[in-house]
Amino acid sequence: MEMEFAGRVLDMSLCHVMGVLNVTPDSFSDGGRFNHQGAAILRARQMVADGAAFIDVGGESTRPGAARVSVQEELDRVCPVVEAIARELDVIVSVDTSTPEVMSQAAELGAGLVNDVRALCRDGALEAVASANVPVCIMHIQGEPDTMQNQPEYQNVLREVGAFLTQRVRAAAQAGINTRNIILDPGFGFGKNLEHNLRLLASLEQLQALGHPLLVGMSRKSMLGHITGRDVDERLPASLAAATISAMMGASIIRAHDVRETVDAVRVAMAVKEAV
Ligand code: 9MG
Repeated sequence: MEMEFAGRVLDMSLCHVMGVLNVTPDSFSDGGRFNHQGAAILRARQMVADGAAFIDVGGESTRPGAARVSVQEELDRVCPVVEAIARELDVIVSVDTSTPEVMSQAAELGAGLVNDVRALCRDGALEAVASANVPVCIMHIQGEPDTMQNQPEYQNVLREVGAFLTQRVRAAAQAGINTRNIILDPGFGFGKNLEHNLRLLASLEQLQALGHPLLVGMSRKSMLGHITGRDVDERLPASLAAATISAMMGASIIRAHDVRETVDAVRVAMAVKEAV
């Protein structure tokens, strides 16, 4: 199964690594915007050298309690970085945004994927992706980032996440988005407790039955902290275990901070899968 991202074709039956590139002011400790952007592009260059197939550029943190940014601020953070990476590096640029204006402008500047943790629910988001005609990752979230971890509840998390994603695929199709351009993501840690996250990970193969490639992101997340008791900067081994399990269970894209190590883990998983 192949997908095209701004002219680059990927075999989605394989597993690819997406490097995380946050361009929020606290991401690079230098102050000025120019240095900040230069540091972001250097980091992207390193992730490409380490084997990333995608760089996911995000200008608004989705952590509970993170400050909201204006549309203009998000455009100013994200667009120059998207444009420079698309021009300079051999990689697919993904834009991590829920803001229609950012989706449209980033696609014009060369982004090959829209990654929306709010599943194209903001006004104008479905239309922005339909007219940009780029692939999109639709992620499940329960609630809003600020409050999503306050006692999330499900009767049956797998069924409810599946139903939500199916409903969003239908809305996307009605808005004119080509369904062959849709990637789905169960949204680990987005309105889920540890039990919910584990049930979803254990059932990843069942989510594949929805008929779309899957993207997963567990790198450094608190679910891994709950299991291991480790702080965020000590979660690499747990992140690699989660990436390996996901690749074995058929994920097409793993979103990760530690690209070099994750690429190695995914290569081992794919080699084993090929031997079956
Ligand atoms: C932006 N972002 C943070 N975590 C994520 C995840 O798990 N999936 C996707 N698609 N995006 C994420």
